[in-house]
Amino acid sequence: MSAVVQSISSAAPEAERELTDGFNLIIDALKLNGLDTIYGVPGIPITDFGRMAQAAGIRVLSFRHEQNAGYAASIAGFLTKKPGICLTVSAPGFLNGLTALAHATTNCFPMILISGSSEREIVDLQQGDYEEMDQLAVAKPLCKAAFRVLHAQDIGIGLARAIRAAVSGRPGGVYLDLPAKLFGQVMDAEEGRKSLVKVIDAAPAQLPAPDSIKRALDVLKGAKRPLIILGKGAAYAQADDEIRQLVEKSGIPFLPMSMAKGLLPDLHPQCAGAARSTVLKDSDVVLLIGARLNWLLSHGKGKSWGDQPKKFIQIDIEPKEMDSNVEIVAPVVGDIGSCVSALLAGMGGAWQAPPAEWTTAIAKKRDENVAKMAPRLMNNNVPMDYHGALGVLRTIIAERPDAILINEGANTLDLARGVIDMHQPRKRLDVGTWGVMGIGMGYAVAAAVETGKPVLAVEGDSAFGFSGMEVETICRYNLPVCIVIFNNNGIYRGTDVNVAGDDPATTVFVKDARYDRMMEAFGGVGVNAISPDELKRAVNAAMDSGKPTLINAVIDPTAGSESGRIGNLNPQSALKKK
Ligand code: ADP
Ligand code: TPW
Ligand code: MG
Repeated sequence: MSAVVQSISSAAPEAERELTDGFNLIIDALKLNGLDTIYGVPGIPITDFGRMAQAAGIRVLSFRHEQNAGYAASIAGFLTKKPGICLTVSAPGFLNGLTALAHATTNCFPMILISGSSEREIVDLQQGDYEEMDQLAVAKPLCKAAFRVLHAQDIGIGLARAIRAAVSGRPGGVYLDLPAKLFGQVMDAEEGRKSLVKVIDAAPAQLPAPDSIKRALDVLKGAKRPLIILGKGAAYAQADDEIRQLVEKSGIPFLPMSMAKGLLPDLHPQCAGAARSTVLKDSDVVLLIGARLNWLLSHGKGKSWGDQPKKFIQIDIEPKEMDSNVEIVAPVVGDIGSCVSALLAGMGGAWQAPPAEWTTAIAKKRDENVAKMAPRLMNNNVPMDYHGALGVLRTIIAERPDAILINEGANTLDLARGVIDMHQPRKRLDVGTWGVMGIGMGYAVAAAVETGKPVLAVEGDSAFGFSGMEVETICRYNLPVCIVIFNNNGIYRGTDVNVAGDDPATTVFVKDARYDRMMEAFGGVGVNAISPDELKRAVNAAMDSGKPTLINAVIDPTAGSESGRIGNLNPQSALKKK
């Protein structure tokens, strides 16, 4: 990708010198490191860069808003263990992408946000350049690392640093600032080639200390009611076989966190997903694998953990995670693949299964809960309630276990998580650590692009609205994405009223909106489904055809509850008028 130009010399005959520039060096550096997909929005100063990258064989997917491109890059990182690349213009475009970069960092997904930026000389004197902003300073507190490249000869090193920072240790988001002037900087092509860096072993194995393995096994051996909790770090690690062996060899019941569902199948005999409250309360030793004791696990203490004394063993690559909320009696620091393998080796041939009393109590609780739920999932009510609609989707995922399920909303999220069993690793992608709305369409695009598998996005009507314009992107790239909108006319419920005036209540939307018609506007398939049977037919047709489809699933507006399962986190006014 370098141009041959004639160098001008008055003394010698015209000598030919091969040149390259910033544009080409960035492209070459990305390709050299296997970064073959970019999610972004074009504009000054990166429009030509996007064109040239596309011409050079990089897949460049243009979005309608940078936040969605950023979410796409973040989940690409989770799915592939390579940093997902998001490309934006300066100031406003950069800021739009920044939410996703912070999200990637919070969720421990590797991602690089590459933004073009304005003239340093003008920005630093605050003289009012086009899209002026000190982007590096703004990005720094919100990501794992932030770098700026000023000279073409530093592009190779700059990208290498960004890749290593994103994927090594605890993965996260990295910002890479590329000022407009850099793109056009010319240098000798041979020198340029030499300046590129192919990153060797970007995320080196981190072996646990042998003592830490022995300590963990000693604690585990003494357990009467042990539990394994699998988090999305375990899903990310792609140590699926080792984790399965550990669970099965130990005989210990396991509880998957949301995005770890399917790492071992939810229908595995040791899965305690449907007995969650029982195992949290009654366990005596808990082995955390790639899961933090944050709000999603009630910080490892309090009511949901019961009164039984607990001992925690934690496997994590980040040493500072240990003791972050409660005491960890056996910290195991290292990468999950190495740690789990070391535990397996240390367990030897004969490992005592947990007491049958414990495992049968869990199985009983689980079977009771499953049986209680079963009839609700088979209802054919019109308008649909959540369970009737989800019962259908659960069967569809069981029949198509390699499809990727994307899920956001409040009731739509919490109920789908509980109802839809997952059967394979990394097939459930959702709102993650922040419980953020807006990941839907960005995730859908990246999931389809990165895996080539069909995607089913189950979206609350509010949740969908945060990224809804990307249905055009899905149609434009003709991606095998089926979006089901659980349309209950609003946030949580569609029935709220404003007692003080004519404006609608803050949580309701236009009644009986037809989201399916948005899809038709861009040539996709739109369906309005009012019964579980209609929903089933429409989703199956979409999954069979692979055509971009949006199904407006009409849900009873009274069916949901405030904030879904986490209403307890809402602050309440003691003075509220009744
Ligand atoms: P969940 O939300 O599913 O409970 P979290 O995002 O809270 O999961 O936790 C993921 C944890 O996994 C993080 O603490 C992160 O440091 C850790 N992690 C990510 N990748 C690896 C890896 N390859 N090896 C070890 N730990 C990892
Ligand atoms: C970026 C707050 C949490 S859940 C939700 C909002 C606005 C929408 C719930 O309604 P939905 O689902 O999607 O229709 P359902 O089935 O209960 O009706 N802004 C951001 N993130 C969050 N989490 C919010 C706001 C929120
Ligand atoms: Mg809703």
